[in-house]
Amino acid sequence: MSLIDKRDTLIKKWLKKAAADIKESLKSDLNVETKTKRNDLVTNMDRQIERDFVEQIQYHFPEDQIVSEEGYGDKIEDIHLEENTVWFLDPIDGTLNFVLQEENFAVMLAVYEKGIGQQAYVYDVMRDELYWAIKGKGVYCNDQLLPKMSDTPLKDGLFASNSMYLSDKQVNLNTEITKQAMGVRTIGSAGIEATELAKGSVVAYVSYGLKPWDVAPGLILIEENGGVLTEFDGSPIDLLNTKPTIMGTPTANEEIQKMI
Ligand code: 2AM
Ligand code: CA
Repeated sequence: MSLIDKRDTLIKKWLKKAAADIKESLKSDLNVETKTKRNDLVTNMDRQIERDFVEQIQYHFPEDQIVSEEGYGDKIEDIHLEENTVWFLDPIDGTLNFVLQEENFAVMLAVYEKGIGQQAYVYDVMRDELYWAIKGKGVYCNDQLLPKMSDTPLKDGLFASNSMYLSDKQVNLNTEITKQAMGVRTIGSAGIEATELAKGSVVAYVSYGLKPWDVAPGLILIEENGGVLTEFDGSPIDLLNTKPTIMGTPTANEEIQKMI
């Protein structure tokens, strides 16, 4: 079995267990704390799931490095993305949704070898939909291969953004993009937004505050299905130092870059 297939089998097993644990946790009260601000939350489950994954990854792949949200992985300044195998892990992407909606959140993992994205997993737990990709083999939802995305321009599709599109200094840019698009949608999980783009439900997603673990799986899923991710100036994504990001069909990405 190849290393990629070995990881794939293990990851899918771990994700099943994580999903079962998360669903079980929703039967009783969550322990919720705030982090940097009122709406930046962490729960006991974010921590428990991350700890479980980190333990498994370190047991099976002791040479690999881990970039993760809640602090159980390696320090970002110690990561050597170009030389090592690096795992990106977000135990719960969309924690605010997890707490307030009990849906629209995902467990996410991505594996990069020497800086090249090899495999990605975004598990929409409550819908039981696992979006996953292995480089060169297409993007799947559970067992179903997704068709490649068509290169739809903004004017023929939906634009997605995070809630800052209504509230912060980028509001003018977002108004402009929204005017050109058919409409605007917001889910509140960068990972699930990336799957929406990969499967063609939206043509672009623009976000300002994303972290490495928010972007790393989407980068693989979207590129594998024919989309493009860049920073606002068109540069490639710097995964260890993430900046405002445009994810889109090739045409929509270019249209948005021109508006900036
Ligand atoms: P998270 O739930 O893992 O924190 C919401 O618009 C999306 O942006 C989510 O994917 C959320 O991921 C991400 N995000 C990153 N940094 C954030 C922050 N400081 N506050 C809220 N959401 C953040
Ligand atoms: Ca998270």
